[in-house]
Amino acid sequence: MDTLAEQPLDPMLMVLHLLRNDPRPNKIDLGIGVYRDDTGHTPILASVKAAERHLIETQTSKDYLSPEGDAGFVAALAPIVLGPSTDDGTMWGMQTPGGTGALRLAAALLHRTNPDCRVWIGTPGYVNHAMLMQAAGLAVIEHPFFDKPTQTLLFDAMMSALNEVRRGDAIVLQSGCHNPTGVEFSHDQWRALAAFLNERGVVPVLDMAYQGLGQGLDEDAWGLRHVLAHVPEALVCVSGSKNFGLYRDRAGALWVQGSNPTSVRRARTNLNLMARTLWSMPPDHGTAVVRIILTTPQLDAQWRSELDVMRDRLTGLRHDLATAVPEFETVKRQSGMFSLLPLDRDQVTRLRIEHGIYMVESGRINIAGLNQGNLPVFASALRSVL
Ligand code: PLP
Ligand code: TYF
Repeated sequence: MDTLAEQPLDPMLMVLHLLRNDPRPNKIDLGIGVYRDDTGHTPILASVKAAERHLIETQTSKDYLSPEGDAGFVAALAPIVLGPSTDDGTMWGMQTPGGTGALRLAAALLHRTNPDCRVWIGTPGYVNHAMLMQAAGLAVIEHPFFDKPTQTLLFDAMMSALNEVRRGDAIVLQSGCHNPTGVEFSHDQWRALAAFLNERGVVPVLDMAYQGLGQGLDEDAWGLRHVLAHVPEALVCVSGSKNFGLYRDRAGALWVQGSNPTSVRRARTNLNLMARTLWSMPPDHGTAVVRIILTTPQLDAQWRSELDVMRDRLTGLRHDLATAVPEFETVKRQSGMFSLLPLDRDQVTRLRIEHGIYMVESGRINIAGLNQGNLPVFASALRSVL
């Protein structure tokens, strides 16, 4: 191992590390993207607890399922993610270890389909996207997405950069609750983008990790579903980590859309093969819980109302922050868990050192880390560094 180079810590884990070593009792954690309630706790949903009890009482074996995982989970989640659809053999899905597993497997499929595929990723974006694509041997090209100082989505600059795409390239697109910016394409922008991808033969990798935490389950999936309806081939990567609060249980899914049932069947056999060399079989517990919730009407209703509570809390905090710090009123037009505040490295450092406030060095905050107690403290600290 002498030949290994030391690797830098993930910026997110760096924040965690600094936070844990800060003895100040009133430190504020706006770092890692997990949902928190008003007491700063990341709860287990009551619907999840109930489904877990049912699972423990009724599960009779822990025998392997298959590399495809729990087909009942995939079938139950499909209408929530994809909307009403007809089964004509052009869409097929499987279970993956979290949204990360779906992205990693999607990358492997892209590479197997076309080793020259280049993956376009908007900047700033989710840090792991580029790493996951590169891990599968794909080249990544960044395109403009968001301007932090002016808090604007750079649609024209993005489209003009994308003019360089080659047929067979791929693009990663987040549907709803963008990490790290909280901004979303308008319906017209999604329409223009879908038409462009179709015309230029670019494969969208649609990543949805926060469905229901922005505007609502259907609203957050609008862009994803619109793109699927307008391109022949696409990959859909979904995480149940946030909207079911199942983070460590690694509940995720990958769907492939193809232009005909034969190519989808081929993709399925290749995905099975590649899953075997990545994780062989996915973990069961989290996805079994999701399946039980979604197929039990009373638990399904309870989960939806728990999701409403999480979403309303995030929306409320965005309004409160915008009111308290009018310079940052754009946070109330953004949605989901994150905003990328127009702060520079020095300001982020001062907030940490002088005020015990932790966020990613880029200025990304986890809105859910705020609460009625710490929001005024955060607002006045922000004003003091502006
Ligand atoms: N995609 C985005 C945009 C994310 O922010 C995350 C992280 O939470 C993921 C995918 C991966 O989620 P998971 O924890 O389910 O692997
Ligand atoms: O962006 C976030 O905070 C979440 C959690 O390596 C996360 O997506 C971040 C980084 C990472 C793993 C999970």
